[in-house]
Amino acid sequence: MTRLHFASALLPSGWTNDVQVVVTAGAIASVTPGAAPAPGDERHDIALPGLASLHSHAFQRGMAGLAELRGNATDTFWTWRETMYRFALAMTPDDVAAVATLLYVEMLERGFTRVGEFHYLHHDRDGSPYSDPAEMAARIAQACSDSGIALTLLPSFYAHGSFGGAAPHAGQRRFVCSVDQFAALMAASRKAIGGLRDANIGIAPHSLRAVAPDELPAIVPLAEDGPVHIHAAEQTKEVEDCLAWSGLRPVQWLLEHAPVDRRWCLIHATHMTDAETVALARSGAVAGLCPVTEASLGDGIFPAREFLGAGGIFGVGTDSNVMVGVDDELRQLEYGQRLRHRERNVLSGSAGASTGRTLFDRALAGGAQALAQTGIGLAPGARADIVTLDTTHPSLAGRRGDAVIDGWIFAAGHSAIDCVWAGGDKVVEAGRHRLRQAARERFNASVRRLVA
Ligand code: NGQ
Ligand code: ZN
Repeated sequence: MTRLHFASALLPSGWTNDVQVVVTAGAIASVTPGAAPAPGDERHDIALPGLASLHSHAFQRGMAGLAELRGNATDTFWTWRETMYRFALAMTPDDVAAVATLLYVEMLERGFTRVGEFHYLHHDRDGSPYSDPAEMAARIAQACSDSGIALTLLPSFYAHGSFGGAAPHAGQRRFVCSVDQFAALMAASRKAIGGLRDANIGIAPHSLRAVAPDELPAIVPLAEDGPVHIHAAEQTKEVEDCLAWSGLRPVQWLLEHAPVDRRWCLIHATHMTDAETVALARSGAVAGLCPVTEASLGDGIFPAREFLGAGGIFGVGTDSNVMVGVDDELRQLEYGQRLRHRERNVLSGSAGASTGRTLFDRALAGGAQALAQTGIGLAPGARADIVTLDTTHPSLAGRRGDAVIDGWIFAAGHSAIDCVWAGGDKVVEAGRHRLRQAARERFNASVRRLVA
């Protein structure tokens, strides 16, 4: 049992002073407001719940910063993807484990306590399945176990190179499964996460480019009642190709042909008409926004003001993991809107509302929905995922309540994070994960070999 005392904590009911939180068996057992610190309580100033990164491709952390060199022609998402494929083709299971472990250590240091791993690097380097089809998934699970982050594994079904069932190309060979192979992979993946505390599983049809319409109803039931994630409408070329193939835009196609509801999460959904934006909001599905990656890849700007205005639900993901941080994603989300509308505090919703707090609350709820978390925030029954902030940080000086979140998101960045408990374990102290050094050494050894 751990007893924590916070001078101020963000509870589901709002900021509350003098909160005692008791943690047993990794979960929050009780939350007592207005409690004086008792002997034996570990005391901190400011506590917030950890957030989910609802969309991650862990292996891509290994190539962060390595695709910033202009090629011969115009560089785009599609030329980045070629670089990414070359990197993916070189990685062994040990490399993936090393890269994922450091990534998850960094996520925890920066405020993420659960990851939705949209996992498609399934097979060996020549494209043949490993003897355990979930070999790679097991490495992801091990990295979660070692770092302490909670896992929602989203095995991805990938079968085609483009719309209309086009054959995949050689660079995609490690991702590709038949429907039957994928069913076996799902079963093996369930086993791979079997011993992992707080883990759950969903399914990720990769995109309408990689999945043919008749395959979708064949694989979605394999999720049972787990979440369903799919990339949609990230690039304008994808929208054009989808229109040429079906006469419909990707989000429109999904809303008309797939049972999109609160269990679903559409990743990116960048390019939507006003009608699609409203229809997606009404569906109850989560928009899985990855603002840092979307900026990095030149995707475009999500119509966040319109989507939120229509009651839409969003969460955030670190996706390519080129930079990792709760602050980075929420700040980039708001800054994209400021650049688009040439206004400030676009997503705060109403007069007097804090932008940081608004974004934080919504991403907390949307991330939990998209990853089928039971129990949200600092409440009894929820997993004990707690982040404390360093109130001696200059950008937090003299702040209280929502101004602390604004100071963190818009000024201090992740250097404001002090301690993090993941499932009740204090894995980060003074901003450092206990495995930081070991994870960096292992990561560096892998990446040095991969870039040599
Ligand atoms: C992915 N990433 O699956 O890693 C994709 C690129 C694709 C992003 N879209 C590949 N950010 O979409 O075909
Ligand atoms: Zn993605």
